[in-house]
Amino acid sequence: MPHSVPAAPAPAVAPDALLVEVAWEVCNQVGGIYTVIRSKVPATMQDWGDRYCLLGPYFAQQAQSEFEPYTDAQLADFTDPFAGAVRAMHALGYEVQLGIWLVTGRPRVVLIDPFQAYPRLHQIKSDLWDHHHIPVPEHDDLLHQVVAFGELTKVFLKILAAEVTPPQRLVAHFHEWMTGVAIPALRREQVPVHLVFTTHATLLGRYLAMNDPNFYDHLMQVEWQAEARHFNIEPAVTMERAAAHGSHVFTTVSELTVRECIYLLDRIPDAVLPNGLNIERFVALHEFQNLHQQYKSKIHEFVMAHFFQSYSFNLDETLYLFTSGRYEYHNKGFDLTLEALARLNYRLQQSGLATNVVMFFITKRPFHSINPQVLQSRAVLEEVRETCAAIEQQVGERLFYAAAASDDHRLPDLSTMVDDYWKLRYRRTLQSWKTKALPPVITHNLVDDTDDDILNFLRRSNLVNNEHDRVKIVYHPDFVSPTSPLFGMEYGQFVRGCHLGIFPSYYEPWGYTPLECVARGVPAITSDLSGFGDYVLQTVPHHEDKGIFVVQRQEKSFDEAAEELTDMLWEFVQLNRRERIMQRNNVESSAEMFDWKNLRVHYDHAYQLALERG
Ligand code: U2F
Ligand code: UDP
Ligand code: G6P
Repeated sequence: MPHSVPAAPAPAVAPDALLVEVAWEVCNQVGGIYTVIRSKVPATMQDWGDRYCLLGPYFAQQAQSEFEPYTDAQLADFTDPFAGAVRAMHALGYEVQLGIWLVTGRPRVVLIDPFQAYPRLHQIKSDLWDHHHIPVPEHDDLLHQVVAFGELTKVFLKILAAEVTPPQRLVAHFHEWMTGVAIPALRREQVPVHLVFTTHATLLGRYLAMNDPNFYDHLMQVEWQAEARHFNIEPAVTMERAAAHGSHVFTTVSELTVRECIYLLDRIPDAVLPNGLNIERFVALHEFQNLHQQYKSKIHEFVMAHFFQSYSFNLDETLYLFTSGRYEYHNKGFDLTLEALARLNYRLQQSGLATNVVMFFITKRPFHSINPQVLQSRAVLEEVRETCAAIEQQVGERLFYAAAASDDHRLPDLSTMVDDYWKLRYRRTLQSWKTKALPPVITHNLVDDTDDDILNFLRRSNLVNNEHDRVKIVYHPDFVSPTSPLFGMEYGQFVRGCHLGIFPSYYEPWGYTPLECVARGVPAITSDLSGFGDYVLQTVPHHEDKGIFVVQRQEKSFDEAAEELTDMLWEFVQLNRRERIMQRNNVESSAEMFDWKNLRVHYDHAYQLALERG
């Protein structure tokens, strides 16, 4: 019986090849690479179909929700080389699972538990050192898992290569150093596999950018080994370099990281593989506009609970701006965003414009708990709502009766229709809720409140949600999730409810967050130091008309970039509703150019090149 993957349409690329894509984040979400692999599946399956298989580490906890293994009986029936290799591994005593990744496209996945190689860890480590000069220290859990998985990957690919009958050939595509560590041994043992390696950043680049304000000026002079030692990341950097040098085809995700690869890894990438998304469009254009309205209402609820306890403002004239991502204050451009917001606040105050801005910082910082006051306010607002609903029902029923019985057709005084009990409860609830204290700028109690860069900026610039501030701040040091008592929505829904995303990164090999805005019809700001922003500048004419704005940071001072960002925000807040709706339509209809259907071709070129070279 054939396996359950539907037959692919006539393959366009290398019909005689099999493809294994190896990544640490297969069925295991850590960061942006998960988005790359997962969102690309439908487009990859379309051409490669059952010639395609993913390979990743097995972690029971993560795999549980995303992975469905085949039963032994199913496995015994399959006739393809992937299943053959898994059966051969079983025969040798390895624990390897073949199954389906339960995501759109339902690709086949092989998961291997790295811990089974731990008894041989000592040997694996000394081989890495003897043959490739890759040092692996004691007591580093992640490195141990990585090298164990690398060894098992090598074993699997060797066996798979033996299952492949020429003229059929095998391409293996490795993402990041964590899987790329298998490459040097595959080369040394001359396993007949065509090897592609993609780095999504350079490890050293990320560290240096975080610590050196003139990173881009100094890039050409970096001594990689000394710096790697300085940051205590020499083993991983050595693995990254070995993978880059050992692969037949070496690639990265943007022109920006190409420079890093040249200077920090000493190999010029053979190709750039830009990141895409699986863009899902609604049949009717107005549907995504309705969703914006729907999720904006949910954000309104949060904002009422958070601010109206202290003072109120007109929600119909309020714009929701946000930034999000891992907490890399400088790299993600949080510093620049804050500076521009402070300037925007001043301009708005001077202008006489009625618009208010609420700016959300969605990131991850260690915290003790949600601020109990913030939770309490949310709970009391719920009670206000219930009280209003009770009054509404009472008035509704009594009014109906009065209307039917009326002979003068005049609207009676509605307040006489409310019981004293509800009047009193209404007053008491509101009294207990209202406060003179300012709404907090942060929703949680941070473990380290005094040294937090965002908080320190807000304190220094007195951007602390004063009533007269026209830019209000909500710093939410946790990702948004449906189970959070404050927002109770998915991240994607939150994005839809906002008006603009702000991501003027200083260091960002690609940066999915602005692209994810665009995919949902929300305009976004990026920078020319992010791979995505650079790609937009190179390939998308009139990108501003499509609601994608690129702050120039290359060869610009912090002050100049902050001024340009302020100008962009200032333009945005002056749009009227009609213009915003039109802009969202333009954004949404331009999203398709970032669909994997269009961008996957870069991957196929890399595979073609690997087949020619290997
Ligand atoms: C790049 O984003 P990443 O997905 O690489 O960023 P993170 O998910 O935050 O991971 C940072 C690195 O951490 C390492 C691994 C990752 O590349 O080297 N790591 C780890 O130490 N421990 C783990 O368990 C798993 C990973 C890039 F920065 C973005 O701009 C791109 O949008 C993205 C996609 O191309 O890749
Ligand atoms: N993200 C999320 N929940 C949040 C905020 C962000 O899942 O509340 C995700 C977002 O969807 C994006 C990823 O975090 O896919 C960040 O990826 P990006 O490429 O921007 O940066 P990286 O973290 O990979 O450097
Ligand atoms: C969507 C809805 C409209 C709503 C508008 C608000 O377009 O379909 O009904 O008026 O959003 O837009 P705004 O930019 O003011 O949130």
